[in-house]
Amino acid sequence: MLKIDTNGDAVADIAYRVRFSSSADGSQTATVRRVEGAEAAETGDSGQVIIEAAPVSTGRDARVTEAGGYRFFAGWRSDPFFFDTQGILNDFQFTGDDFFADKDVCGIVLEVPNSDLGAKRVSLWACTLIGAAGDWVQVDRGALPAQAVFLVGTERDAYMAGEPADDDRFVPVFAHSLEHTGRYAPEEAKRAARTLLPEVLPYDPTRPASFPGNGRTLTDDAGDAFLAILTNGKVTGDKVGPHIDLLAEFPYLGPPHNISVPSPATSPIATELRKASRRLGSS
Ligand SMILES: [Ca+2]
Ligand SMILES: [Ca+2]
Repeated sequence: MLKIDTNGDAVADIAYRVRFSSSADGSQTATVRRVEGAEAAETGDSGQVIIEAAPVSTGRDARVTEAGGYRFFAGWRSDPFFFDTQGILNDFQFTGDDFFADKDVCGIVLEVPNSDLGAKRVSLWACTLIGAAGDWVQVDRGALPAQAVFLVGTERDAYMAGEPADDDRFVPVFAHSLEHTGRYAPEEAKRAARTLLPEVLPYDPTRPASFPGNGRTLTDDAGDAFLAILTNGKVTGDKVGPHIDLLAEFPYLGPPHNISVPSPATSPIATELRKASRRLGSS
């Protein structure tokens, strides 16, 4: 689910809900609904259908679905994220080894008409829900890179299930992690934590996208920006830059490296990130 706050209270006013069919028979489709107003902040799957039964891409070619000013892609792609993960495990000694250079990711790309969002500044985030016993349960969310991995400590489950509007409650745990990783003084750590919460991505459509001030392009070095905060300015880069396999056209993400891919639950990325998170959180 992609959520958009249009009036600065960190509560969604617009939501795009992508619901996937079962993949039991080997193929899978996605239906996208749009909902506006108070309902956008809820977890149901009602809303106006804007993309219906779009095929999910499991091969090298991106299967793009277009309808009524919208373009949609979902499926395997080359992971556009770039970061020297091993360097963080090795006490921030970076060698420029991009852990994600040969990795794939399941991606969702949605293009919407400008008129859908208006001309004012908005805040964006995404969340993942699974259907459990007739209810939708939120199991993941995020807007800014890495902080849900490295700063939430033992409150990971509560954070993943949380809403940006309630993020003030995570200032203490973020501050605690920052004291550890960046040797921040306690008050300084709280101030830094407040710059990262609520976790939303601000975007003013009248200005070019550029992380961290205004949205984020696929080539913006969001990993470096996060490192500078994590280390209180002591480390400002991991010597890794953007990937060169991005496409000039929709869906922008490059073709997957491997067509036969591991399941996300056992992927090396998930394992590495869990290790890194445990280590940084062990103060
Ligand atoms: Ca709002
Ligand atoms: Ca970098």
